Amino acid sequence: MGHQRNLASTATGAILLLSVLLRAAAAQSPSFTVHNADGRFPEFIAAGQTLSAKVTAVSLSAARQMAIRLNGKDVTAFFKPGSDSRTFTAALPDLKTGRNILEVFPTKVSRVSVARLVISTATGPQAACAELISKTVTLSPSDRVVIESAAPAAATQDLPAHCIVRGYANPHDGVKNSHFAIGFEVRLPDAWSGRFLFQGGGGNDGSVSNVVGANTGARGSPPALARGFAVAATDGGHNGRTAESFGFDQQARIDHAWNAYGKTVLIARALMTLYYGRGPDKSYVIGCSGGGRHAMMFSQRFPELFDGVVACAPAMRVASGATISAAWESKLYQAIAPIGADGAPVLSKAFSNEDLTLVSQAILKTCDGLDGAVDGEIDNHAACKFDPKVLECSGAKTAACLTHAQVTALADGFAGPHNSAGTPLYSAWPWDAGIADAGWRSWKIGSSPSARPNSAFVSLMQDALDNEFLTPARPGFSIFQFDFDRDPAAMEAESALYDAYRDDKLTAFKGHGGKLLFFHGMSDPIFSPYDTMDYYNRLAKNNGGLGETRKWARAFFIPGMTHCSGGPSNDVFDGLSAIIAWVENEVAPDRITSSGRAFPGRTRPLCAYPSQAHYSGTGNVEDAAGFVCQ
Ligand SMILES: [Ca+2]
Repeated sequence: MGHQRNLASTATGAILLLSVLLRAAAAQSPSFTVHNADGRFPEFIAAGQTLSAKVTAVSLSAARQMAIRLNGKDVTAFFKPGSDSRTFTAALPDLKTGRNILEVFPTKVSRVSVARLVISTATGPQAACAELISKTVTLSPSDRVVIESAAPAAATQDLPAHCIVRGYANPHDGVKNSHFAIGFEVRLPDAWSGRFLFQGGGGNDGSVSNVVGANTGARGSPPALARGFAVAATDGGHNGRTAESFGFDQQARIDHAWNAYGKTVLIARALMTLYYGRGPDKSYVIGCSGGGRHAMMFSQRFPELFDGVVACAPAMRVASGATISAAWESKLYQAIAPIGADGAPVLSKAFSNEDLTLVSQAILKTCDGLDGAVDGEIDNHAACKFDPKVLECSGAKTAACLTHAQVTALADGFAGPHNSAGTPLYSAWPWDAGIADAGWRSWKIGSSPSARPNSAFVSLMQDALDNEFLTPARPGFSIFQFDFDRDPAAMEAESALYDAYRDDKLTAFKGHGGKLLFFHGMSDPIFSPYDTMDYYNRLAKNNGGLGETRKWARAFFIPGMTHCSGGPSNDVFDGLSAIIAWVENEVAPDRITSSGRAFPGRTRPLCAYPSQAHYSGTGNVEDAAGFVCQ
C-alpha cells in the first residue's frame, strides 16, 4: 500500500504542476466579452434582423478605449453604458441575412479583435419543399442518389417548421440474395441558421430515427434543428438492427464502417445548396457511442467536411479492444456465477445489486474526498487508488463482503484483457461510483434470471463480433469461446476499416482548422474512458504537447456517468454551444456547467482534461461556483 501511495502522490504532484502551468496560461482572462443579450440561442436570430448585443469590459479604462464593429463597420456609438459603466448594450438593426460578425477591439485603430460573436439571421428556402423530389443530386459518376420523399413538417412546440427529405444512395444487390442501400434523412428548417449538423447513430445502426440533432447531455437541451441547423443522419448502409443482417456483405461492411457517413454528408450539402441556394457556413457532428465513432471517422476520413466534431463515449476501438474486453469480462464473470436450475451458470448473479453497491460505497469511501468534497462524485480519478481486496470476506460470504472469487474477477476485469504473453488487448477501467448503476449491470452481466444471459456484452457485442468484427464471419460463435491468443488477429481486417483509434495525429483535420471535443463518462461500462484518455494523450504527444493540442482538441470526463448518460452523475451539459463558441467565436471551453437528475439542485463544472473539478472549500457545495478546475 505504501508503494501505491507513493505512486499516487507522484502522479498527483505531476498533475498539480501541470494544472498550475495550465492555469498560468489561462490567467490572461479576456478583457472583453460579447453576447447576444436576449436571443433564445447565442448564435442565431430566428426572426428579424436586429441583434440585442451586450459587451462587457474588464475595466473602466478598457471600456473607454474600446471600439465595436459589426461586419467591419464601427457601431461603438450605438452602445449605451449600464450603471457599472463597464457593461454596454445596443439594439443593432439591419443585420445581413446569414452570417454577421460583431467584434470588439481594444482601441479605435486596433486591427485584431479581442472578443467576437458570430450571429446568424435566418436564410429562407428558394424552392418549395416538395419540389426537392424532382431534383437531381449528383455526387460522382459512380454514385446514384434517389430522393424518395420531400415533405414539409409544421412547427411544433419543440421544433420549427422544416422540410423532411428521405432517400437512399447506391443500392446494390449483395450476397445471399440481399439488397442494400445507404438510407438517409435530411431535415431543412424554414428559418436556416446556415449551420449543418450530422447526427451520429448508434449500436449497429440500421435505421434512421428522430433526425433532430440531439445535443450532448440531451435532457432538456434543445436539439440542433430547433437552433436553426439543417440536420442529417443515415442508417449506415443497411436496414436492420443486427450485424447478422448485413455483416456477410463486404460492401455493406464498408458502408457501415465509414462510407455511408461521407456520402450522406455530401448529399445533405447538395440538398442545402438546392434548397437555400448555398452550402453551410459551418458544419458540425455530434454523436455518442457508435455515433462518437462516426464523429471520429469524419475527423479522419473526411477531415475537411467538418469544423466542429463532438465525440461522446466514442466506439473508437470496438472492432477490436472493447469487444475483446466484453469477451474477457463475460468469461471472468460467468466463471464465478452461481449455477442455476438447469445446471449452467447464471451470469447476472455473479454480483448481486447489494454486492455492487458495496463496491461503489467502498470506492467512494476511498476516493470521494480527494477532490475536496464528499459528495458521491469522484473528480480526482488520477489519485484514486482502489483495491477490491479491502472487501474480501475473512470467513463466509455475508452482505458486508465479497468472496475471494468475486474480488479476483473484479480485479481482473477492471485490469482489462490481455493475452497469455501478458500483452494488453484493451485499456483498464477506472474504479468509479457508477458500478452499482443499472446502466453498468445491463452491459456487463445483465439481469437474466436464467442461464441465457441478456447482458449487452453477450447480445449486442457477440452479434457484432460474430458477424461483422471477425473476418471471415463466424455466425453462431459464442463470446465465451473467445481465444485471447488466436482470435484478436481475426479482428484486424475489420478493425482497420472500422476503428477510429489508429489515426492519433489528425493532421488534415487540424490543418483545416477543425475543433474536437470529447465527452466520456467515468463509469462507462462498454468503452473505457481510459481508452479515450489514452487516445487524447497520444494526440497531444503527436501534436506538440498538451498546450498545443488544447488549442484545437479538448476532452471532458464525467464522474459517475455510465454509457452516454445516466449513473450517479451530472450528465446534462451543452456540448453544442461549447463547440459553436469555440469554432465561431474562438472561445475555447475550459469549464462547462453540468447538472443531472441523480443530484437534484446540484451543478458542477466539467473541466478540460487533465484539469479536474476541485471544491475550493468555500461556497455552497451544491453550486458549481464553489469548484475550481485545477
Ligand atoms: Ca467528491
